[in-house]
Amino acid sequence: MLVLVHFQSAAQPNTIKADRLAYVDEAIQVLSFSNDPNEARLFILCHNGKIWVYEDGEVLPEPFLDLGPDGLDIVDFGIGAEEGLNGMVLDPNYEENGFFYLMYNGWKPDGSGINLYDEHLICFKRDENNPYKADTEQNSVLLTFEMPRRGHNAGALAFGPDGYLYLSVGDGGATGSGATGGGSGGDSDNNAQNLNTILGKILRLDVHGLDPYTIPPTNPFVGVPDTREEIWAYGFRNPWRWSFDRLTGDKYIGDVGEVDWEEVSFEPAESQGGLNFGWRLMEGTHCYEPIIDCNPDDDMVLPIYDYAHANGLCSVVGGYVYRGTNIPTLNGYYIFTDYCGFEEIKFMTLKQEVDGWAFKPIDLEVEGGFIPFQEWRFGWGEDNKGELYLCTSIAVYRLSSDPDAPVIGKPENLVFSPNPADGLTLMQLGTNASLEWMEVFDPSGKLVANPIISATNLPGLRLDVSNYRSGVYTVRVKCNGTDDLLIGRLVVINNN
Ligand SMILES: [Ca+2]
Repeated sequence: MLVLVHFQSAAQPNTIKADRLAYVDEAIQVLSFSNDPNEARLFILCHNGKIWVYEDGEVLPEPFLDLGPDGLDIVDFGIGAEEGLNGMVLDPNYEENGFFYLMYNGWKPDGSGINLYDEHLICFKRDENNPYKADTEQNSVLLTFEMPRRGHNAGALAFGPDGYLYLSVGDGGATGSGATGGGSGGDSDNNAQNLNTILGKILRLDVHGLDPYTIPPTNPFVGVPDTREEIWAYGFRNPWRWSFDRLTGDKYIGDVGEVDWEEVSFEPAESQGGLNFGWRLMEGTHCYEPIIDCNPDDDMVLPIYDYAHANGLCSVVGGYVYRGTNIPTLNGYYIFTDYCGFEEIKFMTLKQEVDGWAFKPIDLEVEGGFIPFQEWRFGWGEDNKGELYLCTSIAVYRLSSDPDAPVIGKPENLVFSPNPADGLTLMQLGTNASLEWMEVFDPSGKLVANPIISATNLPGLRLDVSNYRSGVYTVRVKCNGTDDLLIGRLVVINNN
């Protein structure tokens, strides 16, 4: 008799252990010290303008670069709550050319009693003779623009799989607008929906080191009158932290909300750009201005998740999809946080399942705990191996392990025959224990829903792969009566 068994996903992480690497003031981002895939050293970027090097378990005493008043004191470097260094990325050819890019913003009185707030994309060069130092003589401001008010500066930047530089720009609103009833709240200038300004956008640039950037010819508004051709996507309020999934090239964007709603948006890798993410017509999935009928053509991209300003939560801090190797149970989860939630929910995850997005709160377990109402969560970081870091106002942490994770067995514990397969393949567990659950991940790392198993001769099970695309699949199996995981690789070759 043939028994068809449908298995669901299992093994969800509940708690992730994190190691405190160092106490660092105002850390907002961590990235690898070079593009070498095996690079162990890190850059730690701080809002106050300092870029530290972390090597062999400690922060080196001299910063790589300091834009702030103690260092280069670069013109109009801002030291207000939302001012300062906001993002850093290494040129894809950093090993050869030494270029890296920073976003910072600032403030200066213009002498007439009017304050100017501005933001800059600047390119620097590494010192040719000393990789631990930036060459402070060589830099070039590639993009500079005025911010009408002191806040909403966004400023995260990353190179896409297409080799272009993407960066986020806020809508020009003021710190605390909306919730505190400031006169500039709600994007009253309507910048985010205005394609003739770069405010409230994600931009896409073709950068060339110290030389001026050019517009990628495939940008969505190239040749469209009354638009800024730098624009890739629009309708953002303060997209403070966003990232690419290093495996798939999908974008995850944490857009800080106005009065009621924080949101995470998703842009698939195959997007051709030009998408409208809603602000200020919508805040999250809700109408904002106008308060009804805000999306009459149903053509805006709604967030994959939004949450209310409840339980102390106030500002979303976008993170990364985990693709490292140290925490297998976290693979494929987008982990993010909130600047000031100190109650029940502090960290959150989203995962793309076949039938939609699954949301799950998660805990980060650190020695001594986080300090409530003093340790604000600023940002995240990812190194070249896909391992993730958390940056708070006082410290940097590395996510290290899942204390509840089952031990993963050796690959030979799970054998398929035939392998490669194009139809039914026999999965042998190498044990007489019964199957509790199984997971099949496709070549991109996505979970394949409900693999159809025919159970005819336990402990051998027949897995039907006739509808799978060709590629290498990872199979994880948990048996009853043991905490260990069996893992195997199955090659599928299908011509359909
Ligand atoms: Ca939105």
